[in-house]
Amino acid sequence: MDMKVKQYGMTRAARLRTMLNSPQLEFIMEAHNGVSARIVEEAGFSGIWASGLAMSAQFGVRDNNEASWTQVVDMLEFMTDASSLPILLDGDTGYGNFNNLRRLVQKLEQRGIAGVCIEDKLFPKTNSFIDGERQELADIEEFSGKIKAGKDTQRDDDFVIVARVEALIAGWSMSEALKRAEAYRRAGADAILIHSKRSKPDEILEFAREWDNRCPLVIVPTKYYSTPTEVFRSANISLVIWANHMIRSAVPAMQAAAREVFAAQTLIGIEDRIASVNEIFRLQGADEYSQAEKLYATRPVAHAIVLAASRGDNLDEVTRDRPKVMLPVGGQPLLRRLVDAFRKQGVTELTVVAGYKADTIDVPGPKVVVNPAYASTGELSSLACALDAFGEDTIVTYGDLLFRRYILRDLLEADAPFTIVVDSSQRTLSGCGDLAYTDLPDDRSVFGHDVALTEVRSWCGNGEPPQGAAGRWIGMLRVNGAGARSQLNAVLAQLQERADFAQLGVPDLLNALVQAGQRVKVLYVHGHWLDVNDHEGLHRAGDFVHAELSFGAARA
Ligand code: SPV
Ligand code: MG
Repeated sequence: MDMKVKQYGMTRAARLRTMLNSPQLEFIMEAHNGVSARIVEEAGFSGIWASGLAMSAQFGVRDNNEASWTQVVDMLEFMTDASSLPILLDGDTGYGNFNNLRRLVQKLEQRGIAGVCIEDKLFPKTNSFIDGERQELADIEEFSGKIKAGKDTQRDDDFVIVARVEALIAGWSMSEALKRAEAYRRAGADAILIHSKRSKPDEILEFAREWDNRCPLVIVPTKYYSTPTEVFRSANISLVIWANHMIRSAVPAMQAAAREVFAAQTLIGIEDRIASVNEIFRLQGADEYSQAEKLYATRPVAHAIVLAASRGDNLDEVTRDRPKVMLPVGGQPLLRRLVDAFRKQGVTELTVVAGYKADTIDVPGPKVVVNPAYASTGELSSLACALDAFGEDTIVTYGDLLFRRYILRDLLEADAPFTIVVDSSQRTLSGCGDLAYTDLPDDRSVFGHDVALTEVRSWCGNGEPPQGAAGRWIGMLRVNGAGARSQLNAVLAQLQERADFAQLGVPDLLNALVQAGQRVKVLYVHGHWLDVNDHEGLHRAGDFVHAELSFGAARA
């Protein structure tokens, strides 16, 4: 059902019919597109005149049926969507013979248009104010047949057909005008529009007197605009059409703005005299969109917290002026690559926890929060600075990672509250890293199995590296769902009680989660990533990016 019907309890056609039949004088205003239709409604009008002149003008064509009737009908659809008012279409001559009118009526009803006005001229018509007297009128019988065909076609009894008499415009007599109006009334017209191009209303008033309320009368006082409205009321006119005043008021406003900006080469002079961009948004119904989005577009946006506070001690000189994450790899800072990789997977809410040389982090997009004690604290302290950045679904990641796209995609598709990525190709270490122990080591049969973390051991090159690990944790943790988030908060709060909290890293958080009985799912990968810990890592990062790019180029 048309929502606008619900709002008023009456169809648009019934409302237009009621306006025509009511004892008081009613007014409808021209509109020519969606936004003007909304403006007319907001001003308080009860109906809209979809003017042929104004609609053709807004298309930039002449009022000579240069716009096709389907282009007109398409525009009407925007107008009914933008406004709840009944619309009376200026249907010119009906765009052809009786058969064209039948199809028009059918299409208008389908699109919620309340009625159509047709004029007794020949197709293609010319605006009545251009060479009016030279315009040929339709044959009375033929035009009456057209009205009848329209009335027989309409499915809703309230749909209105107004017959417009052009005899006075075309220089014919008053009796010819009355004869035609009577024939059209008999053919079934719901109202007569009597048109005049004189500057005084005399012939309209004479017609109204002679007509004597045989059916509702409609007028278009464009030329006799100085007539007091009271005169129309006393003459028992039913409906006044203000036929072209929205397009005519818009034109000088646009001309003045265009001229001024062209001459001044700046917007400064017009900004305060034109509608704000917010006003345009309002007229477009942007608020409703935001509300609907909350209702229907509930897919939580994944967040990411990027831990990027450290300098990268093993990189000495190159990190003198910037933190490790801002080192260029293949011409772009590492962090920029990370942010792009997350965005590509729809992770758009990014927060970077910075510390060392935080002010040099200028990658567009992510929010930056600073761990002021970065020099004396570890990753968990940095994470604690970003607790507000957690969403329903959050990935906590080191900032110095490069990885193939599928790793993040698969992590985002995991269905556990906590998931980490473990590289089973590195079961021992040559430099620093975090080895992961699990309840099921990776072999080919493991694919698709649910593997859980049992412990993470960090090691940094002193003595023998730990043995028996299932792989190396790559530095990515996903925390998914409100339950997981509150578990994480609880465990983090406990760790904060510890005297050595400042030294703790994310592996300590993972171990605490496991000890608290929380299952931490392991997603195995086999290579396809690296981190940048030293010069060699930086070098390998360049190769990694180059290999990815040349692969992309080969595919292109
Ligand atoms: C229109 O608005 O297109 C009309 C009314 O037909 S008039 O221009 O006055 O003929
Ligand atoms: Mg017209």
